Amino acid sequence: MAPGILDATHVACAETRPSKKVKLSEAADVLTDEVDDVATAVPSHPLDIKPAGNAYTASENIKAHSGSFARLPDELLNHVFESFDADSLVRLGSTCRFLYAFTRLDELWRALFVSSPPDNFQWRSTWRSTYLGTAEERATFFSCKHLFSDVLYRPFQCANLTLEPFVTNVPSQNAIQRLQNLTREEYSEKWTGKPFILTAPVKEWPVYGKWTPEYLLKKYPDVEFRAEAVDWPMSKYIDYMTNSRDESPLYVFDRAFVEKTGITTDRDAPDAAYWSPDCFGEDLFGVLGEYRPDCRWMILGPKRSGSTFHKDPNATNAWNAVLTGCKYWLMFPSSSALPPPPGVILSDDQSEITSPLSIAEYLLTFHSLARSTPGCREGICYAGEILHVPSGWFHLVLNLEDSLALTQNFVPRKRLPDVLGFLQDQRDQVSGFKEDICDQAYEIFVERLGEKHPDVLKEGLAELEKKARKGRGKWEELTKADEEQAEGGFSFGFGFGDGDEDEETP
Ligand SMILES: O=C(O)CCC(=O)C(=O)O
Ligand SMILES: [Fe+2]
Repeated sequence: MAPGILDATHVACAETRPSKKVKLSEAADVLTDEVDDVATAVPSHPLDIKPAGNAYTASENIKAHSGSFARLPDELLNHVFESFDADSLVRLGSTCRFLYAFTRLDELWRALFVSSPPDNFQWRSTWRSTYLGTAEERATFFSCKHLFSDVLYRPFQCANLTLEPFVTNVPSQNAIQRLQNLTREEYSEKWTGKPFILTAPVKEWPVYGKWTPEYLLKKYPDVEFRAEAVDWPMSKYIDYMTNSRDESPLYVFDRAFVEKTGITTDRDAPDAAYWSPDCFGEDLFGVLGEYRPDCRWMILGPKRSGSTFHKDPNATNAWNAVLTGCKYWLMFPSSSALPPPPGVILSDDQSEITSPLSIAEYLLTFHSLARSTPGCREGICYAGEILHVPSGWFHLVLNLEDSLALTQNFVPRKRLPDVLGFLQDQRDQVSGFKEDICDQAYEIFVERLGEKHPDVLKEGLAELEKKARKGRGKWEELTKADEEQAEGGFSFGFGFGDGDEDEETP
């Protein structure tokens, strides 16, 4: 969103109101209702900061008498402060209201915390108070009433965004299909390349109904779990989760949760806590044994946390089972013939995804375009349900409530050519394997699969070769005239991490 321009539907403050065409006689009522709705939806900024656009009609602006720092563009000033240490920020913040507001931006303190976490900290509602160890009752709040800045206002706006309009009224052609049951055969025949929500199997797991954030807190208060760049005991994370106001909340994504909690996941064991639903069949990465890349995670986060657009590693498929809460999914197929989803930027060689926006910013800026883009799929996965992510699909996931989920990545037989192609052709993007074998993942997988399932490997390699030939044929056809004129030869590679499409262009 351009600085200073706010989408009135999602923003509230005294000066920005939703516009709606109404008869004059109804205007007063509607306005009162809207102001009420909006006021309940978005509280005012704790420091009374307003969006930059509001400066145009304001009678006073504290920037006008805040010294040299205030002459810098807000983005630049914030960027400069990112290199300041805590002491400098505290001192500077005590000089005037303008600098007080800029040095209070909690993202600055989150970065300081992550780069040098204090020992034995206690979560105290904000990163600043937590980092400085300030008791909540001693935290000061000065009004910065005549300060207008999107850099300061936008994180607050995003952290208070009303999510409902973005996740309801899903156009019927976008709706992710819900299935009650699915056999192995049906999955293999029809569904390995499509998203769907299974509405039954998780309810059979012993962890369902038992594992909740409260249970984890009670059972594992001192066990450390990975939340992005930090490892926190569950008790601290739950404190944070229930009492923080981050725009993009820290998200537990722990790949060692089975070992840490001591649960059993072997389907046939009498004390199995959960297992991969039968319909997904055999996972061919199972042949890798000790070389198997990371494949399962426990995911925990508050409302508004989630995952920005990405594709899952190594062209694997995945399932994501919600134990508590619910998740909104926004998904797109990918292929080298298709552009990436709106707002997603790919590196020049199409390999890396840069999705610079937070989820809330993405929703504000690109959601309506995404929703009307062909191929878009959307849906909400509720507790007890499981969502299937096909190999190579882009997905963005948003927790609509505090949510606990388990996810597992796997290789179904039908997608073996995608995985073989990815491991072979996109070696620099192979991930999750032990570091020293990342560049040999293809060879090790082929060797192990050949030992255990030679026929499956043969079929997978033949399919891969077929795809390559098909792609080459198409390309040659398309470029025949050019080639005839070309002086020398040229070469190109094929990628096969791209979902259902058979046609590949370089
Ligand atoms: O639950 C989520 O945030 C989505 C997780 C996900 O996309 C993943 O594990 O790859
Ligand atoms: Fe994912």
